[in-house]
Amino acid sequence: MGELLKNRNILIMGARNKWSIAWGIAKAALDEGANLIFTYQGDREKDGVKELADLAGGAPLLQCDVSYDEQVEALFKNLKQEVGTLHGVVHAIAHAKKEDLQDSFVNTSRDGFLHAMNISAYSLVAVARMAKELMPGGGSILTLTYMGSEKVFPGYNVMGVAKAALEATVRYLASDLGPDGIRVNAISAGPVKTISSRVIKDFGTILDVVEQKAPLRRRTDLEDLGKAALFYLSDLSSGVTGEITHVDCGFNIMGI
Ligand code: IMJ
Repeated sequence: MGELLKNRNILIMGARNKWSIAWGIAKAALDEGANLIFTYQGDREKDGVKELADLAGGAPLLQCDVSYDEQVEALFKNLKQEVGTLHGVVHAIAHAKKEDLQDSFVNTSRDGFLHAMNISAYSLVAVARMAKELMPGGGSILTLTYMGSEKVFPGYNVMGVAKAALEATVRYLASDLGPDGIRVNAISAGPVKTISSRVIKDFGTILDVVEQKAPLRRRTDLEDLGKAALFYLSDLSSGVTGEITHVDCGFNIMGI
């Protein structure tokens, strides 16, 4: 155990279970002495996230559905009472309607398009605006993205468009919040088996292809992502903001 994040209060949004990327990041942060706070979307997610919060030494657990401004505002009001200041936020939240990940992209409805943008991209703006108020001494905001924002992956569809918006959002937020000492970055993760990839048809094939093609000849795991996140959440990345880092065993550099 190290002390990279000792006495740092870090909010973890989007952990669902032990396979979640957000949990991989939480574990790495715990190992470096961080104090964590977890959020869950609603009653359906509560028990699962409570288990993680308990594993994290009885970390505080707060409800927040990012589709409601009032809930984002209430979350940070509660956080002010609970911990006072924040040093880091991990935003690991995305959602598209199931039908929009199964049909052709050209058939995406207006409603489905706006839903994916709202939950997967706008939510970072709302969270960053509120987090700023609890980061008087600066801080680090980290989100998760996927290479489907840069290149076409079958079925990623509207999520690819939302992740492209999220990545641009990272740059604009980094520009706005930089003067306050708040850095905003993203990790572009290689495919990981989580609740978010469970419904994807042929996901096993995707994992196999990545394993064969990636320069490191293996899959990205939660430890890889946790360690990269430690860089971004800690002072090790003091000079880095607005950046998108691929943590994908090198898969993205390959042409064929
Ligand atoms: C998701 C869809 C299609 C292809 C995909 C993915 N590939 C990967 C993912 C190749 C790696 C997982 N990913 C990177 C995501 O961002 C997933 C987001 C997501 C997943 C679901 C599943 C259940 C649901 N809505 C979702 N919305 C977003 O109803």
